[in-house]
Amino acid sequence: MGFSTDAIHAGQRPDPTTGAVITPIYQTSTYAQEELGKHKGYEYGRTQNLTREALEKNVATLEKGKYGIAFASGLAAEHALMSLVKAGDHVIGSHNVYGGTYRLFELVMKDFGIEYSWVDTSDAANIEKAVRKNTKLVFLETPTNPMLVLTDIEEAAKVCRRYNLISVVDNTFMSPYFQNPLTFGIDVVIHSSTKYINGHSDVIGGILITNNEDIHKRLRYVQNAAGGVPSPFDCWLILRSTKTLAVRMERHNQNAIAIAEHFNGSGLVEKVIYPGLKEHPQHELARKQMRGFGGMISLEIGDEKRARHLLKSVKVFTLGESLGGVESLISHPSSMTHASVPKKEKEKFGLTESLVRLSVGIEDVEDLIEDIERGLKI
Ligand code: P1T
Repeated sequence: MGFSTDAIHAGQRPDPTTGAVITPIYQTSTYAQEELGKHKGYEYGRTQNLTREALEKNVATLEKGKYGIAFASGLAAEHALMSLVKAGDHVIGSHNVYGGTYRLFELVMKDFGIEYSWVDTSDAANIEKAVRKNTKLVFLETPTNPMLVLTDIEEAAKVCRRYNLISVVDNTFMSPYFQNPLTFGIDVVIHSSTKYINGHSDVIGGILITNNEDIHKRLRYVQNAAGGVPSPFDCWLILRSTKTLAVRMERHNQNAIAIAEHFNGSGLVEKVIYPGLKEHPQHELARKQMRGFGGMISLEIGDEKRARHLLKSVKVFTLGESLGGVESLISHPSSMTHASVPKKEKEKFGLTESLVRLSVGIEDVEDLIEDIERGLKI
């Protein structure tokens, strides 16, 4: 089936009790059992929930995966993912990941004896160079948040196979509509479904997708054992949202291309960072592994005062954390999403005080351009 058909139907069927077309919200913590050990496959809400199962099947299908394992946030999903490694193991990560990912790995999981190396994965050779005897997992984010640096997924997956490492891609920025890392040989995809998958800025959620039976078994076990599950209502909201993922992504992409092209070379900013621009150093790689360029743009304003003025003066864009919703957001990564990353690390990948990140929504693009342009003219 095509993407939109799957988005609307996969994992869902009319409710057998009433014929309701929309999967109901099974808002229950427990289930009646007929007699000891005899039940309908549903015992306890943390362990099984039909609304959650529908969401998991739906997103897994969109990511070309067999299994989806849903969590209460993107970071809860990443925390569960870390149960694939143990004390003494080593993990390699892309050096410019979302700040919360860095915080979880570096400032929480490290205390449990897991070692981390942060490398520039835009060159797959750097992954290979960082491999140690105890390396178990490689965590890639492509494009990265917020520098929009790409990793060649196919090349990275090859390196991981050669050294028998579990390969993971955070696909939050592209959504399954524009990029499917599993098809390039990656073992696990992670999404903050808070972002494009839900797309309406009203849910916090996360999901892991895999084709690997053993990995699935372990993650499913941890989902129940650690219990970071999403509520049935949140699952239902996300399930409603994936139905429109294709049309939303098309519009995010279209608006972002128009904005990036408008400000590129305009003299109003020092640099427009967007994989859809020919000037992006990995534009060709973007064309190879992505089916669109997404809705995220970073602007290097070149001057902190002007960046602050822009953040303050916008009227259509909202200053706030997060991304991927229908409404446009603007943020200051250095002090917001990446506040917990040390200054020295940020400098390594060019995250300055004058960098502004746009999450381009699906409003009328003329209004968005006018809003940014006004804020830049001081
Ligand atoms: O916020 P949560 O659902 O827990 O997801 C964490 C996360 C994981 N991966 C990526 C690439 C992300 O961007 C995020 C969350 N990011 C933001 C809140 C942000 O504004 O960038």
